[in-house]
Amino acid sequence: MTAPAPTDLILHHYETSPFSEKVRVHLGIKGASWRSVLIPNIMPKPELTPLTGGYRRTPVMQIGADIYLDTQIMLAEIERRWPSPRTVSGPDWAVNLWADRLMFQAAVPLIFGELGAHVPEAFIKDREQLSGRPFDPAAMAAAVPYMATQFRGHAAFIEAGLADRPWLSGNRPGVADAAAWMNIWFAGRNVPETTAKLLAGLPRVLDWSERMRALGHGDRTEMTGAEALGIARAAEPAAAPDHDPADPSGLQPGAAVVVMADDYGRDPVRGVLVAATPRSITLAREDAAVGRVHVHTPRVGYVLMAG
Ligand SMILES: N[C@@H](CCC(=O)N[C@@H](CS)C(=O)NCC(=O)O)C(=O)O
Repeated sequence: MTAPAPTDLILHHYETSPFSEKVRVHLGIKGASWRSVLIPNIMPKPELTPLTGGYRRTPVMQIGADIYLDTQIMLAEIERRWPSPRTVSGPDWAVNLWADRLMFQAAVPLIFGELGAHVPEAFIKDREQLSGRPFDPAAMAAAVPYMATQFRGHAAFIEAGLADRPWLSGNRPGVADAAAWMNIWFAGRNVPETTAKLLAGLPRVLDWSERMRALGHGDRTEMTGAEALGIARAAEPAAAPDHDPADPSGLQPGAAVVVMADDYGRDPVRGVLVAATPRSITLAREDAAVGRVHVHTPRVGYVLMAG
């Protein structure tokens, strides 16, 4: 079967971002062609936030006037629009959230504890603003022995997951693979010697890592942030999902709402509710730079409130 060609898909990202690597690899599995807009790795992001309404995390996915915040919903939307080859099966979404939260939270202090002195001051200040907590390389260095055991333990989950199948998602690579890979890639490119030690004796992880790397990123073409803003301005949002009448929030389409992440980077996004479902929140917003856009977030991991 010929791979789909989602040329309308724009990923706002930067090379070193692990969550972006998850989406890039997912696009590689799809054999997709896509557009790339490189964004700064610290604030301000003046050509990004007009699209998102204030959300500043990386990556952000854009298809015309539809803006997707968080890799969970990006991968789901890529699968919905370009279903072949299939990349979602079994407990993939639960594995995705484990990779995003538990394994990632072991990888971050492992990396920054070791790189400590080399981390630029502007990056430290930015990540303090992002997390609302001190970004303390000395504290992270003190935590490295514990985080090393945790990281290796998470990697051992991957090893176990590969015991009876070539990919975590089954016979074909899928969302579970892209999500778990993000952490191995992130640690491996930043602290290669430590990562090699922590993966020693996990032969399936090592073999799978080679195969993950070989999947590539699909066919990528660069574009400027200004061009992407122009595309949003010229487009109308696509048909949104149906609102779930049983939604526990009780909020109805048309209500003024605020959406924010429940972990870090909790900058509120304000708009009008279009649809809330068990898997997604869609709100409409107007911005002088981009006109009317629909902003989509996952449901799990995000707070929706009247506002
Ligand atoms: N749950 C989010 C997490 C995204 C995230 O933490 N991204 C990191 C970079 S990989 C980030 O936003 N860092 C701050 C920044 O890029 O400004 C997702 O899945 O997209």
